[in-house]
Amino acid sequence: MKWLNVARHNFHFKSRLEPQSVLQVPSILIDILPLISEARLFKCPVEIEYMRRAAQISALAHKRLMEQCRPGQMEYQLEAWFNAYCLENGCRGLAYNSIVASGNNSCTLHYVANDQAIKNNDLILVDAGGEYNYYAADITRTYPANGKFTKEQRQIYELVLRAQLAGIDQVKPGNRWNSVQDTMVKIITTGLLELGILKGDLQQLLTTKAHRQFYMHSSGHWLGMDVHDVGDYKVDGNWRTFEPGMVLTVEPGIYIHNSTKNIDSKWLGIGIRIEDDLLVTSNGNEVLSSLAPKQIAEIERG
Ligand SMILES: [Mn+2]
Repeated sequence: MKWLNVARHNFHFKSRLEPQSVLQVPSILIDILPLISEARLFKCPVEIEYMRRAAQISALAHKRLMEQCRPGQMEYQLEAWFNAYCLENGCRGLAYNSIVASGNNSCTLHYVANDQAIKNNDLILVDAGGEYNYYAADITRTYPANGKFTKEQRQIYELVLRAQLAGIDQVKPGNRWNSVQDTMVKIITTGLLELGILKGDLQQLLTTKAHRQFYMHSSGHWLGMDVHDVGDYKVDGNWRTFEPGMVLTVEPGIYIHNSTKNIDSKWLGIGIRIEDDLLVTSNGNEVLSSLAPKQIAEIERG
């Protein structure tokens, strides 16, 4: 505003001497950021190609870690392999600091220390993505360090995977943003009740949002040049409907921290998240990160 006033004053003065040389000084200011954010929310074909490539490279990096991880390794060794794979295959850098969390560390949402030794019956949660031509991938996989899930790890994993697949099914034109979380919360709450981790009446547990003790974040976020990309989630107070060209993550999780009270100790220290990157298409969605295995049969080793 100050510079506009200066310009207005100067031009006014100058216009008396040389009227023909005077430019118009804007009289209305509009914040361009919402317009840019809205443009960034819808990816054009070139952007989609970059995002597909970022997700493919990152997915294959996750696959490599799954194959190479062993008890006794340090979390940061896996981080090094992930980062190296991305840079060897066309990414100039990472989209964000990689999270490599073994055992109970996987229950800390933004664990980035990555400095612990991986133990035999640990799960490893890796949340990492490369950046390709300025476009981000954001993928999470969780798997057993020694190649085999314990019974309890498998039960929680199957539940998170079931929720994630149902959440992914909700991503199609016409559905609203919140349909993903609502669907996943229902499945996770029902599953935790069946496993005896939550107790009580299902309707009551849904009403009181009892899942929040173990699943305390949202279903995902827009993805693009930023990992948590720009774009409104609500329009005029209503959850946004999906439209072709949008890219988002779907990332349910269940985290049972060691310090949890009033719970069978066999569940403690299990933290699982499964996260994929989705492009909304005209009739559904395309999972850009599908090259990262997530079915139990694919990730267990003999
Ligand atoms: Mn994410």
